[in-house]
Amino acid sequence: MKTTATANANIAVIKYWGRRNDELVLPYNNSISFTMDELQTKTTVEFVDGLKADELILDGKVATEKELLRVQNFLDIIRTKIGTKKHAKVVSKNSFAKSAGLASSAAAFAALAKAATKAAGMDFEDKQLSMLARRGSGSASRSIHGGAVEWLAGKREDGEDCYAIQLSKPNDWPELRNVIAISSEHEKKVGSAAGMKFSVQNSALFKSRLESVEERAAKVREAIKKRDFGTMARSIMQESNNMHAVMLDSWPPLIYLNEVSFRVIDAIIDLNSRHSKEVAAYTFDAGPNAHIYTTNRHEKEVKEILDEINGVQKTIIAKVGEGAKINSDHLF
Ligand code: 2P0
Repeated sequence: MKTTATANANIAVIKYWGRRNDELVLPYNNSISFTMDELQTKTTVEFVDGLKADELILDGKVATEKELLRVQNFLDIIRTKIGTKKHAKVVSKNSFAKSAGLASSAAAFAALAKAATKAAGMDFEDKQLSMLARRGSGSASRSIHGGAVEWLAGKREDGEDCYAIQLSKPNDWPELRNVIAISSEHEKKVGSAAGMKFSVQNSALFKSRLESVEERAAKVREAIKKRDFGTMARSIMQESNNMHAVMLDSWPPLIYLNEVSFRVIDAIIDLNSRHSKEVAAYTFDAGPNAHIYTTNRHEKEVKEILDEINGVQKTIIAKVGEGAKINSDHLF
């Protein structure tokens, strides 16, 4: 059956950086994110009788070999589960330009997991979908849900206790915003999977990160429950700094931030000190683009500040968004 699904990207406030099992994509620590609208992927999947190989079209273009291989490996997991050899046609479209440096494997694999399981005749619940999406891209396990989401690292070797749960619904914090400042359109030199492996292997700070991350996660969980932006803001800036310190402490050193990122950090610290409280909080993933969490009261001020910074090419404002959903409007 031809099936289409949509999923949104998520922006972590407590980060996933380091795997205890590469093949099953099992992380060392729990991570927390908000699923955000604006950055959406839509994917249509059909398993076709007689098709010689999987076909993948991304944003109107035939996918590269690397992109196709990643999707093939993911579809192999589904094929093994249901005992079929049928190949699939997959067409996927992002609501944002891939070149903007925002291409999200989280939205991509969450949408693919949702569409491909239904297309294969499987009726998966969110917990199973999250575990499956995780195999495509760790952060995709979180994009199955909308709102605030926690990905549980689990303890089991087989990964059966490693999936994401919803902490709060998309409408529970309607004032929350994420203002994204794009400063680079280049693909990162070291991908996340390789980068986190270096950190686990040889960063001494990585071990200390694992001792402190739960304390920050507990504060963030509590802040989400109370919609207490100030408490959350400080914890998530410290968390982003901590992850980037680990990255820099890895060998080879991983430098994902650029000079524009540091200008953004300075500007947000200045903004908060002018208000004598935290009204905005920066967080950075494995790249230089800034994600500034704030509330509707300050979104305009934050956007204006970011737009003024030398090197910021574009800003996008996102709100808390929905999880992966089946859609009736097919792409082919
Ligand atoms: C996160 N990141 O929690 C962390 C923060 C990057 C820094 O999840 O296999 O996209 O590279 O697609 O899940 C990036 O890793 O993994 C990530 P790959 P993923 O959002």
